[in-house]
Amino acid sequence: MNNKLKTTSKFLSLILRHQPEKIGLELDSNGWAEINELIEKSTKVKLTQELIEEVVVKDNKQRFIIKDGKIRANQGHSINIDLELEAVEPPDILYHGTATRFLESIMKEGLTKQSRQHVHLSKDIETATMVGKRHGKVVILEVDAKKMFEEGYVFYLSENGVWLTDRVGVEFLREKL
Ligand code: HQG
Repeated sequence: MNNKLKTTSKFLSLILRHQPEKIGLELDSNGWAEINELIEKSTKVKLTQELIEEVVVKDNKQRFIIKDGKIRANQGHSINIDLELEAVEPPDILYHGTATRFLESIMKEGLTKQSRQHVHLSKDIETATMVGKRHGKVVILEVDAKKMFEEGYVFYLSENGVWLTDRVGVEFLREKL
């Protein structure tokens, strides 16, 4: 992705996950925005159909999806929308990358969703490492997803491969050394 695509992807994340009202846009209850309306209302950041499509295709994490003239973010929302995800059985182990400074609190309270709608988990250590790096010195936590699933915890898999759940209790967490 070149810089223009990156900037546009960040802007779309802001509008479609967190603050549609920033440009006076309304998302429907499932998080979709009309692309025409998005283009029209985004006056400061200039968007075109072509640019949006290029971001959707080239985004390194496949953060967005287009359908029937509408666009939405695949995951990562802080606003309350229903992604209509179906519960699925997770792999036995999932990973969560975070920063060492959060560890003490996490090992007391478990993983909680903070400002987002879900706790985000990764299927491999590489991805978890990238996620954790955003916050500081990385630490990788192993999540006993098999045990959680057996105990009735619900997991979802976003369109772009991120595992989502409501919370992860400390009893299912282990620091990966
Ligand atoms: C931490 C990116 C203290 C948690 C990524 C994390 C992901 C706690 C931070 C997506 C805690 C929240 C989400 C507790 C959790 N005490 N800290 N009890 N429980 N935390 O950004 O998972 O690039 O909201 O460990 O790829 O880092 O935006 O979540 O460090 O998929 O598309 O609180 O964002 O995707 O941070 O990342 P975030 P995340 P995009």
